[in-house]
Amino acid sequence: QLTPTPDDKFTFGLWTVGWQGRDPFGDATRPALDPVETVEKLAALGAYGVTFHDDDLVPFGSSDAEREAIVKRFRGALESTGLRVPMATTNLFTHPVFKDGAFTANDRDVRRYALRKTIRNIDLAVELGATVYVAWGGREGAEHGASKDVRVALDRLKEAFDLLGDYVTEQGYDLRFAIEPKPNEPRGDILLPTIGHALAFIDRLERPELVGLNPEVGHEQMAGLNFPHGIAQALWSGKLFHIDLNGQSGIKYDQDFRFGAGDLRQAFWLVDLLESSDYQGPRHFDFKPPRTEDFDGVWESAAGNMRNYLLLKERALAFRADSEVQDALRAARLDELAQPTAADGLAALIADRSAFEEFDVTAAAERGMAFERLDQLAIEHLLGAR
Ligand code: GLT
Ligand code: MN
Ligand code: MN
Ligand code: MN
Repeated sequence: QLTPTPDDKFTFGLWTVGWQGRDPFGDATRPALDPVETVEKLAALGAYGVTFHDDDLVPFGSSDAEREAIVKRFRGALESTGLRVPMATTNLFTHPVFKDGAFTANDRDVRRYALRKTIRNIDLAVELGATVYVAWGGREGAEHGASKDVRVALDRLKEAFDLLGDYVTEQGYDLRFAIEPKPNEPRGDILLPTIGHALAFIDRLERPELVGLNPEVGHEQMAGLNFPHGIAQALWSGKLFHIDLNGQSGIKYDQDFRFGAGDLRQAFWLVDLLESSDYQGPRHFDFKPPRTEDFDGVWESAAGNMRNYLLLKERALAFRADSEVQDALRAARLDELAQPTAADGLAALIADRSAFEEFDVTAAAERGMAFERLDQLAIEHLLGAR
């Protein structure tokens, strides 16, 4: 099944296909896209939903009347296409007022403004049916040493999520927050740079149950980390609330390639993991069609994300269904990893002479793990050779 349908839960940010190609060295190469046209195109391509920053939909500085008209028109497009809005987020990075951050800006009035801007868009997000609210703190960071007292900034970041948690609770909203880690860019160093940092931060919040993660493939890979491993830990912690799929080749600038471009092996293991997990949320593409492309290339690129996901899903399912793979998994002792180490209890472990005094360390050290056979089978499936 390589044709995307809404059941696949593929979603796209307005800012992805709508990226005009402005980068630090060059101007826009494409005109702006009308959000209504985006909704119609995405629906025609088989997507499930669309997501947005407040300012993607309603340009910064619009009057209340303009905002109302824009939202009405957007809602009309959602109703006529059936496209959903499962997630929304706030732009707390483009306007110069956020040059030193939003929730952790040294300026207190900027922090208060950032919270109000967020709360305003939370109301709209809930109105449009969103149940997840993403928080990417791209400007929460520093380039200098003494310019940011990181422990105090984390106090302010906690304060912000505690206040937002109070807000959605008081309003009775069915909305949870998903923090998106990133190590750097646009700041020299960003707070909560990885999945692990963010998980530890969430534990310190007043309402940790309301806050989880929105990890992005490329962001962890910019830090040289294994993305499927990070997602596995997020799942293990019950914190995978949302996911940003895209492509990245190694430790360099944030490439935001379409999903499947970049590290294809990690993409394969990621789809294998997601499809065997209980994650039911959207498969959200946060990519940038390269600035070389015209609009044909933009929609080609959008479709490519979904097709690559479905191809990898087909390959991963074939891998798991292959009886030789199942034998190889047993040879690699995955079934043993699944057994508790000491279900017989600590006292029995200590009394067990075969566990230590009589344990044949040499024989155990000599046993091969048979991982190469298993991994080669995976590559054969990934390359379509099986
Ligand atoms: C921005 C960023 C993305 C985030 C978006 C949410 S916006 O493009 O680079 O990774 O997911 O704010
Ligand atoms: Mn990115
Ligand atoms: Mn990005
Ligand atoms: Mn992202």
